[in-house]
Amino acid sequence: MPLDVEKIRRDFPILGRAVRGKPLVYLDNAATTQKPRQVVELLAHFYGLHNANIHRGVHTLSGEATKLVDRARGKIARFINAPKPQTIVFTRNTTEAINLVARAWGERCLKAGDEILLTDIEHHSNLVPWQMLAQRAGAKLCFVESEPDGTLSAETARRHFTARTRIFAFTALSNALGSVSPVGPLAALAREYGALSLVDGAQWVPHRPTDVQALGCDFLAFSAHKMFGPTGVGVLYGREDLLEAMDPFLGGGDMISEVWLDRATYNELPYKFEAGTPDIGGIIAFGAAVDYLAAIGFEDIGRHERLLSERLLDILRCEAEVAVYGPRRIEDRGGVVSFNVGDVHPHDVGQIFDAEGVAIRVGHHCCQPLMRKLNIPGTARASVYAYNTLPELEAFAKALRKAKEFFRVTSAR
Ligand code: C6P
Repeated sequence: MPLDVEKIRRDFPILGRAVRGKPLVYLDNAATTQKPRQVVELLAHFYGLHNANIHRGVHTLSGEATKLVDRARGKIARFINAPKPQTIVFTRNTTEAINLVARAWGERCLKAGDEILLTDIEHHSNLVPWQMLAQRAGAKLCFVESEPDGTLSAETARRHFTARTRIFAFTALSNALGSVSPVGPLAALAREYGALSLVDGAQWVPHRPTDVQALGCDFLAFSAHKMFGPTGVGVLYGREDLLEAMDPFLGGGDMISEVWLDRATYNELPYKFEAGTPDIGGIIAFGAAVDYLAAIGFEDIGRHERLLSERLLDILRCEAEVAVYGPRRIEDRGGVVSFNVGDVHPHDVGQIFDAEGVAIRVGHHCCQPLMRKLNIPGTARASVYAYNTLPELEAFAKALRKAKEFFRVTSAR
């Protein structure tokens, strides 16, 4: 069924805004999505009527807040088909979820000479925590090189596994190129070599149905704010036996069982990894975001995003002197399209788009090694979601032509 985009748009008041005198065209969804009123209203409702700290009081409000967080955890577990709610750990974002594994698993399980396998298209969040761990543990970083179109291939990855590979951490969908990874086969490869797999799902979980059991991954990290949820909430899914065996990440309240002056024992899952007061309202509102996404359905979202991505690619490929990055085949792409206009710096391109009311992201997208490999300073990037429309892409096309005119980018340049 085609998406009822107009109905969806009515839930996002910000989409009715003007920017620089033009209707806002929001094409920066890979950075963060807008929030539907159902999420914003639930946040206000929580703070207005239920606000209290969780797990800390016998009073009614604390019990209500605790129940609402438990309910949200259950929703998120079902959303990614996690076997149990206890395997869902709330973090601040994807970045913190990956750092949690690099610390809590890495410091206990890695020895000098062990290998951490990554890829050359990773976001800094899936590089730097492993670099820090490798330095501390004396481990070696190894890298799967992406194919010329920016995809990852299981055959290429296989060549990088050795008897010392302990973990393979890779993105499910590149935020810089839009390429979709063969997550199941890559996770299976890790299993075959006795290594763990960590999937960076920041750009995947908001756009594709996710079943961690079918994918067979050991860890999955994602952020609420890229899927209609609030900022400040992320998720680490982990296999229960692995989480059980890991040491805590941060120490403090809520993550303990008993504390003496000189030692402590730790709480059960998932609380062992949730030290201190979490973003209670944010977690509850994330539950509403997941309900909202589930009600639309990924089949319709996927079809709509594909339609929009195809149009974006058409617009870009029809223009001379415009370079498009990432896979040629639409099947290998998500709703992220990176491009450059001649040799104009992407920041300058972004400013022309902004003057037209079109919000795109520019820069290295926290993928500096990938930009270095492509030999470019960065890209301009448009990324779509369920509320974007084909007419909005015509505003994008107009902004693109304006940028070309302004910087006199013609084939003769
Ligand atoms: N990418 C983008 O504009 P956080 O910031 O922790 O919620 O997400 C980090 C992250 C990790 N992995 C991938 C693949 C990502 O795309 C991101 C966030 C944003 O591309 C901000 S840099």
